[in-house]
Amino acid sequence: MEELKRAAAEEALREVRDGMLLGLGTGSTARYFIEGLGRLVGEGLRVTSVATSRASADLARSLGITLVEDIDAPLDLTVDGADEIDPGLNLVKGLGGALLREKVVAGASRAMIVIATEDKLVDHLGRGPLPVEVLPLLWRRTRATLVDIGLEPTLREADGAPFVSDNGNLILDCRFRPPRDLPRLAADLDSLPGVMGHGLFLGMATSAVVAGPAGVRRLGPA
Ligand code: A5P
Repeated sequence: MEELKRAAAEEALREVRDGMLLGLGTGSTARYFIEGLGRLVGEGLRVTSVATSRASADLARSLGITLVEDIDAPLDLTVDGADEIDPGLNLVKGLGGALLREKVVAGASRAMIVIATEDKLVDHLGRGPLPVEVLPLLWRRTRATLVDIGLEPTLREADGAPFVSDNGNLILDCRFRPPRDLPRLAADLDSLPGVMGHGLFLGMATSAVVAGPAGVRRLGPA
């Protein structure tokens, strides 16, 4: 499995060009991309990057990759993992807890390549939970509104305590029954004041690199 993740990451690295402004994803697959980028930077590649989590920022910094947090130009390319990928390249993201920053960075990018193993491919999003990041203030009321729109939320925990995101928020992992009207669900979530972000990435990925035992495949435009 680790070799497949690395293979997907290495394929995406072929898209990186000197001088690019890059978005760095989060998770075990994105980690291979960052490590590979560090290797290329060591060989002389010049890029500037925006990280989607503290963990990815720490890794990138340790590898000598230049990081920025405040820029006024679109990013050329973001490379990130995903938890689910449907045939239209819509995604569920956020099992790593970085969904809010991941969406901001992907949304600021001209292109987003998803890197994943082929077990992430689904016919309909919703095989697993949809992570929803909520403000801690009155989070139980926000949870109730999520139930009202047909979700089954569970508070994410880590080491027996509520999981806290890099942004100081809580995560509710929400089950729902597919197939579902995803644009409508995304719009409903976007309209809730206590919801800071959610892991539905609709129409954001421009291509995917998917690795399986038979090899690495590209989905979407080359
Ligand atoms: C992080 O918040 C997530 O969106 C990850 O990109 C996603 O969970 C995929 O992670 P893996 O590459 O570890 O499966």
